[in-house]
Amino acid sequence: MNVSKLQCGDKCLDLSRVQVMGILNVTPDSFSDGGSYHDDGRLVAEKALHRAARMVEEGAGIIDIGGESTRPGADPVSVQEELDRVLPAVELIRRELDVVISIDSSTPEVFTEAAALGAGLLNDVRALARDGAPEAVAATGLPVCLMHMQGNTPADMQLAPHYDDVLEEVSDFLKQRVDACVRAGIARERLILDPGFGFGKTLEHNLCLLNRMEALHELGLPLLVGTSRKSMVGQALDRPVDQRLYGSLATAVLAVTKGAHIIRVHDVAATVDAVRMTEAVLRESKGEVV
Ligand code: 8Y4
Repeated sequence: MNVSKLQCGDKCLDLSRVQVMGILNVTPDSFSDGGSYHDDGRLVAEKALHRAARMVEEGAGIIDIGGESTRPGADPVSVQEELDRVLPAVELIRRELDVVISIDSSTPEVFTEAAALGAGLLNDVRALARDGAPEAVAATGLPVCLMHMQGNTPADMQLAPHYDDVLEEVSDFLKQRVDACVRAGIARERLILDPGFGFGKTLEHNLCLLNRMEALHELGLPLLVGTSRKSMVGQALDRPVDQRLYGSLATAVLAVTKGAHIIRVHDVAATVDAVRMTEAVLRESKGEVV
């Protein structure tokens, strides 16, 4: 594909190699190891930096920072609360690490403020559906990942997922969001697409999307895949969330063979090895030496 370099603020992301995106949650529950650190934004940011530094050492090219839990049933977060969670971590990681900072949010104010602090990529599971989101993203000049979700909110999306043709419906949705974003002034070259594994999909829908993901290349944009530790792995293997690493690696390898450009994961070191090995094999079939 003709998308080898993506400008992410002042950093350039090389998409001719698969990039591993490390997940960094800055929600209070993700730091609840007995202390009350979540009451102090500075300590949360320091812990976030520590985790981010480790993921960068392990080979992550992107750190995806999220301050709103998208888990079904999670409490909604105010804009101010989300800003208070995300911005100190962005500022500290930006100062200390050489990595692209991605912002997992749907909130226009968060996009704007995080971009001003040096975030390089925006990641919205609601595909910029909120009022003012496309315009706010356009003003940042940053690339953005548009994800498919069936249902309006992560809270209700898993109630009864239904599709006549999941691949076609995901593809049509993403096409419409691409058009809306371009109309709002976001350059097409700055868009990344994501089928949204687990967001309003049954196990069968998720397996079908992973099998047939190549079809999404017709849109001509880079693809991001997030299956790490998700229930599709849990259901296929009958494993609880803390025993889904090997199954998650299998999905990462499959996504790379189907042309994914960015893999969003919790377990960076293991995924980087699996991805690099997969790329080594794929490169041989293209007759390349390195
Ligand atoms: C265990 C831990 C099991 C976390 C499930 C989960 C995606 C995403 C999420 C994705 C993009 C999650 C923010 C859901 N998933 N962004 N975000 N693509 N672009 N659940 O698939 O990780 S959060």
